[in-house]
Amino acid sequence: RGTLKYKLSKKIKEHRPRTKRLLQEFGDVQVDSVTVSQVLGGMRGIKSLVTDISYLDPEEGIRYRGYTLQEVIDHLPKPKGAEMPFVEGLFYLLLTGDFPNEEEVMQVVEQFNKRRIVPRYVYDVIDSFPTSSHPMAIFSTAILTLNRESEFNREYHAGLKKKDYWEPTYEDALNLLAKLPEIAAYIYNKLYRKGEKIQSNPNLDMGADFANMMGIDKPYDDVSRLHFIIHSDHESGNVSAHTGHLVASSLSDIYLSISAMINGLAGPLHGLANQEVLRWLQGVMEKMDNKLPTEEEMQQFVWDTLNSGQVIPGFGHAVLRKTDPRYMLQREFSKKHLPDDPIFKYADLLYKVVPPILQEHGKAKNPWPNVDAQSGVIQWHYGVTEYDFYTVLFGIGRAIGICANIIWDRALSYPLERPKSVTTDMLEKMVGIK
Ligand code: NMX
Ligand code: MLT
Repeated sequence: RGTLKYKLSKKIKEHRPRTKRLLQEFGDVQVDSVTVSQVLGGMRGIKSLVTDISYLDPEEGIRYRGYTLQEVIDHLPKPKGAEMPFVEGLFYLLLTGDFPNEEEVMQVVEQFNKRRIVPRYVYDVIDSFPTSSHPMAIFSTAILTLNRESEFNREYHAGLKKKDYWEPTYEDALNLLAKLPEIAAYIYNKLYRKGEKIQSNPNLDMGADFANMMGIDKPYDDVSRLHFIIHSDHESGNVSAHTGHLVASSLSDIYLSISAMINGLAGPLHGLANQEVLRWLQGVMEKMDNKLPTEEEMQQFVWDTLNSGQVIPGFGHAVLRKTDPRYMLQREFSKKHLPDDPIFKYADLLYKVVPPILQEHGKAKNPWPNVDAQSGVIQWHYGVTEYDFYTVLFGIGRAIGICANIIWDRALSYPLERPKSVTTDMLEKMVGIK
């Protein structure tokens, strides 16, 4: 009673009749139709997934449970003296739709703290990777390794009823989320700091303990909270969220599903774009001998990249048609905390120069910056200059949203996902050219 799990069980009971009624009484009502260009074009825009945890409006950007990111940041409880709220409170909000009070958020912090110990074999697996491996491959494998801990698997094989699937899934989700900061920091220290390890501090919240294990002073705790919160969810159709949902739909456990979503996030058109932005900026800085380019020089760098057939990382979006509010929030944070940072100035110049060029170039439907155009700039400022690591940070945040979604998938008994494919021959016959 009074716990997150108890509250969630009440919310689930209240919600189930809504899904049941839609299916039983309105199952044949048409939601969308599908064109040839959607079939051949990555299913862009087809309304075929459902989630109540977040919604992405092309003009406005993301809302979590109906709230803008600014509202989420303003209304979630914050640790004493912090600018950014408890990440654990965000998990409460995503799961229940309600803002937790101080006591409720502290219960979640306590739950996370109890579950944060990482089994020895996970460190052994991480240690067995060559140091030249990409941190996302190590991160995904470390998560996968934990699959032997799954309470869902144990209970499923002992005959768990379908309506109860969500409960051990909830336990698996908390057990995993609580361990991610330590796994990530351990990977960072192994790859970039010769294995020096800083112990987790169970008296700290998730953001502060991550900063502690990274050995970075304030306000890196707030940087981490902000980063994890804004990256947590972006409705269900993006590659990582969709992968997590798809894999979980075969009743693969949380560990298998989150490991899979991390692999999707690791592509340069998705989460890896944040490292690509820094790589691109570093290239410019080298060519400029670290001097800030003039607007004309920066325009030339952008055109050179486009003319060589590459994309400008951190710009464009499959759904958004305006500047990403996640970009703006990080820009505001940068203006406050690192206004004179040279890389921030480079990134800000890009913000000015790229959109008109992409418009003139005439291909990208959205010329504006996305979340990835700014996140690495902040990391770099606080000393995390190994940009290969940035997508791991995205992955910690994204795991929070996807875990919340998978728990609800189980609660509402969403079935195995299995869309239908056609052949090119069939398409040609449908349009009358064969
Ligand atoms: N630079 C150059 N060309 C672009 C860009 C860009 N930033 N964005 C889109 N285009 C091109 C795109 O490659 C495509 O070209 P083609 O017709 O030759 O295949 C054309 O414009 C139309 O693409 P869109 O319909 O606007 O975009 P789509 O929905 O297919 O893809 C992205 C969305 C995000 C993959 C694309 O904008 C992109 O590649 N951006 C750069 C990479 C990036 O920042 N990704 C991170 C997205 C956010 N995240 O974290 O996941
Ligand atoms: C995300 O956060 O997942 C990205 O912005 C990509 C998307 O929404 O398609």
